[in-house]
Amino acid sequence: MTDVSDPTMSWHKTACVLCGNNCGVEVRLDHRTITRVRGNKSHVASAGYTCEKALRINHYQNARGRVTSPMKRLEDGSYVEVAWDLAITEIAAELRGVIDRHGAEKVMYYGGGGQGNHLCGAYGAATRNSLGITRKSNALAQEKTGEAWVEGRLFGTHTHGEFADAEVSIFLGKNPWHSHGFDSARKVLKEIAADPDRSMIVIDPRRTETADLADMWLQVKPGTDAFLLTALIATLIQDGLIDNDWLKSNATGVEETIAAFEDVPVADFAARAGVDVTTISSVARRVARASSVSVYEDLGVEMAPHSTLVSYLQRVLWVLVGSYGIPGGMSAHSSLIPLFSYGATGSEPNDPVTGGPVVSGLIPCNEIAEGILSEHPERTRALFIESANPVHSLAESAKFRQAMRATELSIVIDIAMTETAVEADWVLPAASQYEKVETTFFGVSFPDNWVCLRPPLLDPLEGSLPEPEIHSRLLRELGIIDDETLEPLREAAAVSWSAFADAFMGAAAANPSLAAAGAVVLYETIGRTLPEGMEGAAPLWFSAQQVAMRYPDQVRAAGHEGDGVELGNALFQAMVDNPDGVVFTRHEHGQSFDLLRTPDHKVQLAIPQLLDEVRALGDAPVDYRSEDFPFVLSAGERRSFTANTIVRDPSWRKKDPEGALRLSPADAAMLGIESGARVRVTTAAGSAVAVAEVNDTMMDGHVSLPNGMGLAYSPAGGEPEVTGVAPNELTSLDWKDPIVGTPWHKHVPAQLEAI
Ligand SMILES: Nc1nc2c(c(=O)[nH]1)N[C@H]1C(S)=C(S)[C@@H](COP(=O)(O)OP(=O)(O)OC[C@H]3O[C@@H](n4cnc5c(=O)[nH]c(N)nc54)[C@H](O)[C@@H]3O)O[C@H]1N2
Ligand SMILES: Nc1nc2c(c(=O)[nH]1)N[C@H]1C(S)=C(S)[C@@H](COP(=O)(O)OP(=O)(O)OC[C@H]3O[C@@H](n4cnc5c(=O)[nH]c(N)nc54)[C@H](O)[C@@H]3O)O[C@H]1N2
Ligand code: SF4
Ligand SMILES: [Mo]
Repeated sequence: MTDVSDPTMSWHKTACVLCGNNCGVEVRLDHRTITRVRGNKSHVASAGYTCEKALRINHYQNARGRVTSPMKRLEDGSYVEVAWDLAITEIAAELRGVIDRHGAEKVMYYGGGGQGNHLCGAYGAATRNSLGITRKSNALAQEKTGEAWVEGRLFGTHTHGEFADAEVSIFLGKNPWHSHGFDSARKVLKEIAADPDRSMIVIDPRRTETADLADMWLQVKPGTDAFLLTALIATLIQDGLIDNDWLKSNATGVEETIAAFEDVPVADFAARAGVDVTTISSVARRVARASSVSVYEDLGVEMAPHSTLVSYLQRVLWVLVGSYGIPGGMSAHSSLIPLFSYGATGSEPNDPVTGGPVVSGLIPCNEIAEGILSEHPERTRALFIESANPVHSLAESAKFRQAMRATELSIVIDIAMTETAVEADWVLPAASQYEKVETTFFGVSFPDNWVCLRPPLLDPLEGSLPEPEIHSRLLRELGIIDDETLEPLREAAAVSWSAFADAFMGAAAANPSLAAAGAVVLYETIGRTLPEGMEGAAPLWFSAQQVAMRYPDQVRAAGHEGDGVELGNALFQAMVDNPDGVVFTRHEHGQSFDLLRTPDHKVQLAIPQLLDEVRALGDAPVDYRSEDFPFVLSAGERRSFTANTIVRDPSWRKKDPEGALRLSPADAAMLGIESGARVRVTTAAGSAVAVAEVNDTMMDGHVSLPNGMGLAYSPAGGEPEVTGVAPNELTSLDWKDPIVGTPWHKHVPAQLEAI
């Protein structure tokens, strides 16, 4: 590894881990401190771009309170340090115990990655598959399962827009200025704003930084996007603005879909959404006239009333104008490791405990605690949580805390003593994302798709281990892997990766448990052929092989050479060699229909259940407030210094350390308060005191709190202090989408009182 104490040392390539974009950065180190950060100009996707947060990644790497030994909770609630060997032995025995008593299906795995670390997800899968654990969930099941439910039915896969090229970009409940979600977001937004031929349409109750750059800002009333989009689609249909020729060749179920919008009272729905009909008419015309339209929906609609319906409606909109598979439009894309699996017809099993839909194999987040706390015989008896902080991030924190305590065994793998870790029976300390090789599986990009494997900057903090090593030790202790079985594979790997491929395929066919332990086996074999510190990247060899098998022409078009296994080897070698990242597939737009996983490679536009919801929309409520709760609280807004719960040290925030509650000037006047005043915010689920910020971007009656606040941190090493409001002390498990169970965090009825 690099001698980091060398003062002549150069810049080291890595990535920012504070949002899913993982912009390439170069850093300088002084021993273990990241002293300087700059954008990596040769990075395959970000090309030097960063936002302000990247400059402060040292607050992630060198925060106080890292866990440096396995910790075991004693009867009295205190923790003792336990040596790694003993911890692994005891955890293996306890896991076996739960499985013997109740069956592997009563163990749940939660998490598997954050915003930039997804290799642990592959290793977690090895442990799960080896033990027969099938129950799992993660944060996607509180934000993106509605989208996945819809996309499975329409396309059989995931789609993404090309905002850098789209003639019309629509941001729906999405503020890319702060939250990003595509490469170089601020640069792209500014380019669109400066280009008279392109348009940006923002649908958001708040005049966000993105709305400020928009050509059209639709200030929708919170929670009424379904009315707005229905009115917009109805306008397209009623005014003859849809692309019938395109639809005839590329979609099925069109007539059935159109029929549901023919009688929509546009003016009435527009009024319910608080948007002028003439604005809706001009948006419809702008969209219809555009050569390409790309749409990005995010939490503003995914965590609000009618969320699954809205995910559908926005797709109906761009399909009706034929904006699929063209430059600047929407498209499916390749994946190194797909985040979702989509049933061909989109039929989901139900969770045996709560009955909720299990979309893409994920238990709805809002039903986990309820299931564990029930008396149901099938309920979860043990929780294995990795790289996630569900006590803080899921609705109604108190319930998740209670649920963790109700299990017979809970294990947390994290770098810090988080809100979740302090409830666990066992805490295992992971090496940080700068102390091990890492990558992300969030790669969604078309026509080129890329991956960046980041070598470690530092050795693991003393006492911590990278997840590959943790899972490997666990499986060894459980008797699932041993050197005798691994040795022949190691020998083959030492000869060549092609020799390994033959040996691995043969061994996995003969011994299913070897295949189940996949990532760990690869780490223990092929991992040993990789440069020091890169061993954990081994599962990507397998992913590279799968990508090469699935898209050979596109992998070659991206510059990798060979056939079959050799092509996969070449791609993997390129990943290992290039800390700037590599393009792994290069598609052409014409191929985007091949990527659809519908039986006829067409869009299946009609979803009867949602078309019924459109027909019934006229009777749906538009306002969920009441006399007791006269405000709508958006609980968890992305701001300039928020990054989920990745950075725990509040001093990383340059201003607004507590994360203020924002409210409109009129609401502030009504309450008789000014910025800096304390307000009590109360919801059906809880109550908290926040500092107020009078903010003229807020709509009257709409207030917001940032996400990721309310973390316990101790700057001086003593008792931890909590800064700001943890939003999920105010949210409730019952307030959720009726189809997929995702929470309505952007729409929590609330009361405010000046203190
Ligand atoms: N800075 C920063 N960036 C992040 C993150 C972070 O923590 N901090 N987290 C990352 C993660 S995990 C995610 S999922 C993304 C989320 O990214 P976004 O979804 O863009 O983030 P939010 O600010 O939560 O919500 C977006 C917008 O929804 C609006 N909104 C609220 N209610 C409604 C409504 O009823 N209708 C409509 N149309 N809009 C509404 C809000 O005003 C807000 O501007 O961000 C990622 N990027
Ligand atoms: N009310 C409300 N709640 C929300 C949201 C909201 O807008 N409002 N947003 C939601 C959304 S969209 C999301 S995605 C979730 C995110 O919530 P979670 O999925 O819980 O993820 P993070 O907060 O990103 O926490 C990641 C955890 O990983 C740990 N970690 C960091 N690096 C490593 C590592 O290398 N190895 C290991 N093992 N651990 C590591 C961190 O310490 C942290 O505990 O929050 C959700 N919760
Ligand atoms: S937080 Fe900013 S710099 Fe970091 S990955 Fe996201 S966009 Fe890039
Ligand atoms: Mo998220």
